[in-house]
Amino acid sequence: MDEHERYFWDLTGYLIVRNVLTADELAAANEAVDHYTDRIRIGEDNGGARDSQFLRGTGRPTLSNLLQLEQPYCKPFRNMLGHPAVVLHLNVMCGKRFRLDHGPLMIGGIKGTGGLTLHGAGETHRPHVAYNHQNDAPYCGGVTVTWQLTDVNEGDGGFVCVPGSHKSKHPMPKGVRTCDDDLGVVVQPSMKAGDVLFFMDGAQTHGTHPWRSDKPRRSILFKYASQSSVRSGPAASLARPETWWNEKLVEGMTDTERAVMYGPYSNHHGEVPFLTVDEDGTVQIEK
Ligand SMILES: O=C(O)CCC(=O)C(=O)O
Repeated sequence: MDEHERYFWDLTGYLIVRNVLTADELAAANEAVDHYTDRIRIGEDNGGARDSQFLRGTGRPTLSNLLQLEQPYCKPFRNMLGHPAVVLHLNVMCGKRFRLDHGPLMIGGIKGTGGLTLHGAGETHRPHVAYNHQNDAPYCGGVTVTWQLTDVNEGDGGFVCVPGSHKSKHPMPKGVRTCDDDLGVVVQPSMKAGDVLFFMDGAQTHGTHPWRSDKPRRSILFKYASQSSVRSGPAASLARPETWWNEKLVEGMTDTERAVMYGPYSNHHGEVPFLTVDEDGTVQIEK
């Protein structure tokens, strides 16, 4: 990752590396998607638009489990996992050592496919995917790497972001989230098939504009995390104190003691308790 890339990444929260896939690699990845056309799932109409007018449209096509496709069709996607361009950039962006957290997933689009409301930007603040910079080193807990299998021209739609939003000190206005009144801060980068996009998933405001091109969208998203970050995964079954430590160690503990014995678990939905202290100075357990 050269100094210009580092400057752009730190300043904007995203980076495009051009012309990474060869024509043969691109053809093999597109052929794999063509082969599994019948496995492409179509989401609900307006599914990602929520209360937005601008983002309305037909359901989004996606193809998942790309690493598990039969040989040779999984190969183009497995080759992307630890591609030199990924290693060179993620070792700087995430700090040395990174891992695949989830994905890859193909996000498709045909003319009229709806968008996705903007999200990220530390809403709510999630330190495991936040961005910070210390001792002359950038660090981002969650970085998504998107390989473009088709061109994305200006105005086509697809991935959009608010450059610099990973450093914003203010909540995102509703009009920006829905793109109904985006204040001119939302950018849709143009990319060619074979280009690779890195963005600060979680830290940066990003989402999807409706797809407007006559040609289809095909983007392959790999959700990476720094080695010590957890964005998803088996925590639901591993994090319980009896599993993370062991039955004997937590045997007979009070609920308060047990509450601090959970393993790391970032994508929980409130099932992990937390402790507070009430006005009397008594520790309470909340969820
Ligand atoms: O590439 C896109 O359309 C945006 C994807 C997105 O919002 C996400 O991965 O969280």
